[in-house]
Amino acid sequence: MQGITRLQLTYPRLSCPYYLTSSFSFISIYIIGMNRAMSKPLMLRALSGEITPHIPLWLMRQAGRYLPEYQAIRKDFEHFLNFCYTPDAAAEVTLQPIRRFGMDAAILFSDILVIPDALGQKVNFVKGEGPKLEPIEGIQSLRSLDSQRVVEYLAPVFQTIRNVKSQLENDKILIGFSGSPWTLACYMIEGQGSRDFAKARAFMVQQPEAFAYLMQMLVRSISDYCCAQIEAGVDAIQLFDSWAGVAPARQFDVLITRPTAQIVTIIKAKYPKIPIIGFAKGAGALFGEYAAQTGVNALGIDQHLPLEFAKNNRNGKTLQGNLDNVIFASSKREAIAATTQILQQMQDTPFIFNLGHGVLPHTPIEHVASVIETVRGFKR
Ligand code: 1CP
Repeated sequence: MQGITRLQLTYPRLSCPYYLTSSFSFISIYIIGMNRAMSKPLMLRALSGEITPHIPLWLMRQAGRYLPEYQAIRKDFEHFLNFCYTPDAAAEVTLQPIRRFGMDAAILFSDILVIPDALGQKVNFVKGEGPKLEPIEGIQSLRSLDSQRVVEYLAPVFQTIRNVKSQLENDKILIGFSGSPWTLACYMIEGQGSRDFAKARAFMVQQPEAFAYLMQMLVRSISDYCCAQIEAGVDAIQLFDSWAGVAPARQFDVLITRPTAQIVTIIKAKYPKIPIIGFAKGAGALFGEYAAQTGVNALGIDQHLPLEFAKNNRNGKTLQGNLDNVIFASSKREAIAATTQILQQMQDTPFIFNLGHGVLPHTPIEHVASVIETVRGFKR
């Protein structure tokens, strides 16, 4: 009797037996838990290793020249970096593709070359030619760079992040990013884009101390920059090692894997819950080494990597990729067919749909819409 009274006191409004009330509370806790899991953005679920019922998607270079609304804002800026450093404009173009297509993630509108710019290297974007930097020639030119000022200099980027976050729906995430040390060193030494970055590779063997100094400066600056982006509100970070493919295999560890692991360790020590996507473009046979040794949560895959190889070497990480951007731009029919094939192959793997490299400027908007529709219509 006493027991019942005590139970009735515990559940004063419920006039049903204890075993029912306790299973109600179990069920309600379970439902609350389920709701929490369901309200967690699809991207974060996939990044944490879940095989989600629907496959999330975003596209590298989703903000850009293929969109008329981007062109309309771009024309107001003569200098590309000024555009990146104008928070209202940068936030607007970050959000444009989300409004039009509803991707699961926005990626901060900026560029990997803001770091050399913030370090004090002269960086310019020449129309039709791409970036031009005053090349690093040796230790002397490195001494004039200052890694201490990177975060302060890039304050407008953090303001862009805050602006985007205040407008982004709760089920979408914002991805921050940085270039990785090797890719940034390539541009800083070469002074411009290149097919093989032969000058940067020569510098590495001819001036090993200066090169090591530059790489360490970059590890520090990139880590600080990523941490500041997280503080401003990004939900995940992508590290672009766009030129991993030109790193010789015997130096892959020194140039790609170890510096990335250092950055991941620094970020994770401060922000253990923020997922990091590593994109070592062109890693090829060394993809597995990168997957196993860098500590990233997810791996970007380019269109050259066979999906079965990526699946067998992912080391428990989420995969992201890898529709060929040329097929994407060239044929709607082929793009849809290739998308369907990727989705089928990734049925049983934690996966985020993306391209193998950025959206090309001449990509018809109709292709973008159709591929997204294909991904949305696919159920596991
Ligand atoms: O005038 C313009 O509109 C400039 C074109 C442009 C754009 C839209 C450049 C110059 N950068 C960007 C934006 C950009 N760059 C983003 C924005 C977010 C999004 O993806 O929507 C991102 C993530 C980048 C990253 C970036 N910049 C990378 C890594 C990814 C990749 O493509 O491999 C690299 C290598 C760069 C350097 C760069 N910036 C711009 C150009 C044309 C290049 C390539 C230079 C070259 O190697 O030839």
